[in-house]
Amino acid sequence: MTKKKKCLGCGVTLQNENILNLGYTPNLENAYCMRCFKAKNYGIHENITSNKEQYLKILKSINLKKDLVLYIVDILNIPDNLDNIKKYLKNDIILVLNKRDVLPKSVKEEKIINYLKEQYDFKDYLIVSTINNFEMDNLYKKILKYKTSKEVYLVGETNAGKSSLINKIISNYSNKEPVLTTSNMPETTLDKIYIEVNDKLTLVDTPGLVEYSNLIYQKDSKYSKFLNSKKEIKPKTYQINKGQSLIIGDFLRIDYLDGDRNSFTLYISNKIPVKRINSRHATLTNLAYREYDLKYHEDLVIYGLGFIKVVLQGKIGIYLDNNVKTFLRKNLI
Ligand SMILES: Nc1nc2c(ncn2[C@@H]2O[C@H](COP(=O)(O)OP(=O)(O)OP(=O)(O)O)[C@@H](O)[C@H]2O)c(=O)[nH]1
Ligand SMILES: [Mg+2]
Repeated sequence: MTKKKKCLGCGVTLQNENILNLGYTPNLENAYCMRCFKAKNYGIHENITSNKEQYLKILKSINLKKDLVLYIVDILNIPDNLDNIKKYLKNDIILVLNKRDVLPKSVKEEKIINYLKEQYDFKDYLIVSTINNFEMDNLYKKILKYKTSKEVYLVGETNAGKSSLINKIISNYSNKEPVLTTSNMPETTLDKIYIEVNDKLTLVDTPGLVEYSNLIYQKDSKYSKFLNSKKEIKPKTYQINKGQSLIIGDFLRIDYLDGDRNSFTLYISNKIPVKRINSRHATLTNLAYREYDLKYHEDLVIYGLGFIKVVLQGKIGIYLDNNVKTFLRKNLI
């Protein structure tokens, strides 16, 4: 039997038998499945049901090899469990924070890198922007420096920009055309895809882990489309007194329950409206409720939205969909 042909955009095996199944194309001569064809040409993204087992299976297969791994993370959505990846991979891992462009230019990369080095132990650390081509030369150099074989794997959560990054490396450092499907919706890449940059380097794209605690899965907000915004964030600072609340979009309310007058700086899309009001008049009480005791200089991370930098200690109450993850960390910037 001949080896099954795979879609160039997402890696799924092509088939021309059932239009309802993944990988369908009317003509097996085509390079792309119908789903990728629609995504590329019409910007139509069809969702699929994701599979954590599939992700773990891929990690297992990477772990069996000793190849270099790039762990791609969205800088606005750094998970609190960055170390988890090491449970599955014994490979050398470079931590790559992508989407530098969404944070203000004034932010110091070095500070963030030192912050990460204090807490985690990766082979190396890098902050890049695929879109702005920021630090891509440096990344490429590091790949060449650390790679142990021809193949280098890219892993990370869905939407972190793995496929975009490979496309950028191809267009920067080879004379080939970028072919991978990328989109601002989760679950774009569906299987491992081997992209040869040159005869010494092949980058392997993988489907991202779908983290359902990401706000992006709370589909009913009219502001969802701003969660993956490509605009630079202009942080907004609010001075907040005890008894005041911030209402963010139509999906988040933060009450300042106790503490001295405090400063909250929001690193979230500028398209999402924010109101400061007296807690007595605040709405959204139908949402699930949780409380935190903030220490000095902590961020409240709302996974998928961004983070709020708080200066002083205090107590806060949060109304938000129960499934969305929130956590505290030391101020990132
Ligand atoms: N602002 C910004 N957006 C980026 C950057 N790189 C990628 N993106 C966007 O992030 C979204 C996801 O990119 P993909 O490359 O499809 O992400 P992925 O990690 O391959 O996602 P899966 O295939 O679902 O695992 C797209 O809308 C990209 O345009 C970047 O450097 N800056
Ligand atoms: Mg992808």
